[in-house]
Amino acid sequence: MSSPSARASLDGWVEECARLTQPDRVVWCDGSEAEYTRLLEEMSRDGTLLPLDPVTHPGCYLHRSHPSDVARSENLTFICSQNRDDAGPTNNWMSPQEARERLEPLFRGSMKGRALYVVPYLMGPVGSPYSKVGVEITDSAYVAASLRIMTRMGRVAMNRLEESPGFVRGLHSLGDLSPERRFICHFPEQKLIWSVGSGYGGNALLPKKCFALRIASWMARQEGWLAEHMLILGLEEPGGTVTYIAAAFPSACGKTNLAMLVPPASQKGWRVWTVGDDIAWMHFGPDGRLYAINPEAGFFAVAPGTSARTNPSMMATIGRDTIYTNVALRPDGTPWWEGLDGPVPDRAIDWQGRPWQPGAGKAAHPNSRFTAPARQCPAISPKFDDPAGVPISAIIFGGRRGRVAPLVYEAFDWRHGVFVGASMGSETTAAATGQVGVVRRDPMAMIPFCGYNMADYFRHWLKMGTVSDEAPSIFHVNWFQTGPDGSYLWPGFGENIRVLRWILGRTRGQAQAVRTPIGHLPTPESLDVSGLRLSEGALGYLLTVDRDLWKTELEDQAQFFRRFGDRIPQELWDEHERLRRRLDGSDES
Ligand code: GTP
Ligand code: SPV
Ligand code: MN
Repeated sequence: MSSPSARASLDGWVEECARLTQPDRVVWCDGSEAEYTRLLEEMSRDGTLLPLDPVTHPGCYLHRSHPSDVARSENLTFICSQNRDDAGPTNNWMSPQEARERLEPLFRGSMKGRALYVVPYLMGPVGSPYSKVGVEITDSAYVAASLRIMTRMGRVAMNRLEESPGFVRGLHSLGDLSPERRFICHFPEQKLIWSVGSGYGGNALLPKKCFALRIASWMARQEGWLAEHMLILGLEEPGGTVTYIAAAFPSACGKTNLAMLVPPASQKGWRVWTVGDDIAWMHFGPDGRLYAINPEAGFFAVAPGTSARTNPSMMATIGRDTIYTNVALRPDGTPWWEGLDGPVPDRAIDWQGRPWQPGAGKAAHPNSRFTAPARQCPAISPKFDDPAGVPISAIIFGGRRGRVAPLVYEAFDWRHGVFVGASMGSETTAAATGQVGVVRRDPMAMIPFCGYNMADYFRHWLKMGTVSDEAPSIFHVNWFQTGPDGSYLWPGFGENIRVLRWILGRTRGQAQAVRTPIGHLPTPESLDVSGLRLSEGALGYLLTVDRDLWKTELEDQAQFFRRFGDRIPQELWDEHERLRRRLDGSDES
């Protein structure tokens, strides 16, 4: 069915944006290889990109963003719903009218002397009923080129747009890159995003957090599905059966690494397939199971810590046709960051383009990243392009907690699992500007990304569990517990396969567990730790529920829930009360 109206409304919107921003020229992107090459050449000429060593890193480039523009700006991100209460207490809110009045002057003439790129993109596999179309208008060639990696861009999206009832609009301009004049505004009722003043990451690549999470979460509640900050992986066991798992960890807390896990040699026959590393769109299928697609086509992943030891699949992925941002540069024209294999270089150029030597702070920005096509990942799942998505058997929530949260536990049921997700906490990371390492509540890893009132989001989650008897089991993990000397107690990375195996065992009713106040924990025998060189007493810490710490945790959770007033579902307060009683030992049920 052809709908000329979608095309006509796109043309009208492009004209309207061009009138406002006054570019020299309007470039309609078709997503072709030739166009991508042209963009890279233009940016190499004007210094936006630096070609890396063409022998070791063919098709790879380095981009340096403005030093004040290196991470998502949560304080400058707004939900512009008609009603303030629909944004809720955890989002910044601006009225749609005020947003227009404040941002229009920033867009007016902002593209003078520059090109306006029209970038149509498809989120999700071609031909999937769950995929959705968006168009980003941007004056950043870096954004346009990055979107060719991150999305299915160009003609394939235009084809889908012409048969779609609507599409999500995103207008983006670099503006003057000043944080004083930077705003990332979402108009969920209009399916519209306005972003000005930033050229980096989630602020500027609008399909990612702005559409696929903030706008999509709003749509998902209306339409009865879930848009989540989750990786999707396929866990293959000896014999070849593959079970799919989705996991929500906050920014820079290990989604990419878990999605690409390579088991150590001791775990013969086990394998992980990557379906997605950041975002999952999930719908209950006709068979009652929850199916997930990855709306993205590429990875925009954290560089520091990435190495052949921690993530060999990613190292293989980023060897070619990758755009690196804010990493350091070695004299031989290869990229470098803290945690990369091999010796620390005795000199380099840091992420700001300044000469660097060991001891002179970080060479790569802690939130430096690379943008690489998912197809280049050796672990990419054969189901990556499957229009039906993959059936999810387990959902994992997780955070970065030096203490409190044990290595892994299973929720008693869906409702308790929603409570576990809704009350989770995690230490902040460099993925957003602001203080790093402070514990904050980050329900379902969505605190920066839920496009509506989180009390309603919790209600939506509770409701989703009643749609089907086949809802996945829910777990919580924490790879980041530290010992008295501050070092990690759990080896993490490839060894996380041991935890995935326990989780799989639980979904099969096979793995043993002990019932604790917070959920089911592995018995010491049911978690395979053979051959691991854990420090003295580590396993005890990893698998213990410290009642005193949990009572403090309980108070933190209550404070968080109170922010939502009456709007928060009573079920969550009930779960909170049950946990309190179990911790007090007055209720063992
Ligand atoms: P976003 O892209 O921001 O959403 O992050 P992410 O959740 O995909 O995080 P990612 O996998 O990129 O990991 C972030 C940082 O945590 C990197 O420096 C990793 O090396 C580190 N990390 C990941 N997994 C583990 C683990 O199991 N143990 C430890 N100690 N560190 C880990
Ligand atoms: C995150 O911060 O969770 C990211 C990176 O995945 S960004 O696209 O910048 O949001
Ligand atoms: Mn993310």
